[in-house]
Amino acid sequence: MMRGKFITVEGVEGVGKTTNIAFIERYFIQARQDIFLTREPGGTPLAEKIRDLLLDARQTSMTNDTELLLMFAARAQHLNEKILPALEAGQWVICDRFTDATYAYQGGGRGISKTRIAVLEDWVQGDLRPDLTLILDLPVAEGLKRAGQRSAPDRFEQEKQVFFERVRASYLELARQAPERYRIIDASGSIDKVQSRIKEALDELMT
Ligand code: Z5A
Repeated sequence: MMRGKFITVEGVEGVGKTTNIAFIERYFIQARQDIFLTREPGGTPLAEKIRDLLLDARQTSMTNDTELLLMFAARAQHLNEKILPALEAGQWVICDRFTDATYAYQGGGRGISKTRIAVLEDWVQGDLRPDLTLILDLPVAEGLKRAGQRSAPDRFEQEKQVFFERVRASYLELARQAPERYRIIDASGSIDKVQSRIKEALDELMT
């Protein structure tokens, strides 16, 4: 059995990940590619409980290291229970956020050093890295405007614009350092326009 591909989708708050993951799912179904769609933090009952803690706006005393370790605790569970078995069964795994979000949010956003994150990445993932990461990119203010219509902000959504500027800069830097693994998708303009850009990146992967 050939191992499946591992595709992750990233971006700052409000860039349209959820909207476009539904498009990506349709794309692969039409291409008759067997996929497994999942998300982080979360993806298993235990990891979803950790997600609830991480997003809970009442957890005001959570330290940066606690946040980082909880992200990787959820990831360890998700990887072993879902992602690795799916890849080994030949499915292509599409994950809404993964470790690049840790580098962007806990690294860029919170200021934890990359080397510290890399230790946990190696520990939890071994040599597993995504085959392709789509970064949906949009000026922060526009993303926040798009996301603004939503209900009560979670622990991350309460952050200020400067935090999200650092997150965005970290994503762009990750892509600059390993361009073969990342595609930066311009997430501005209409949903149709964004999706035609995503389609181009996926067509390339399928050939
Ligand atoms: N996090 C972390 O810190 N470290 C980690 O390692 C991981 C995660 C894995 C939860 O993630 C939080 O976890 C996240 C980072 C942190 N916090 N933040 N911020 P999440 O992925 O569940 O949460 P999210 O970033 O808030 O994503 P979301 O809710 O899925 O939003 P979105 O995908 O970016 O946007 P959307 O819901 O698809 O679109 C927003 C609105 O814009 C919506 O009304 C759409 O209809 C509209 N939209 C979409 N596209 C367009 C276009 N092209 N034009 C106009 N309007 C549009």
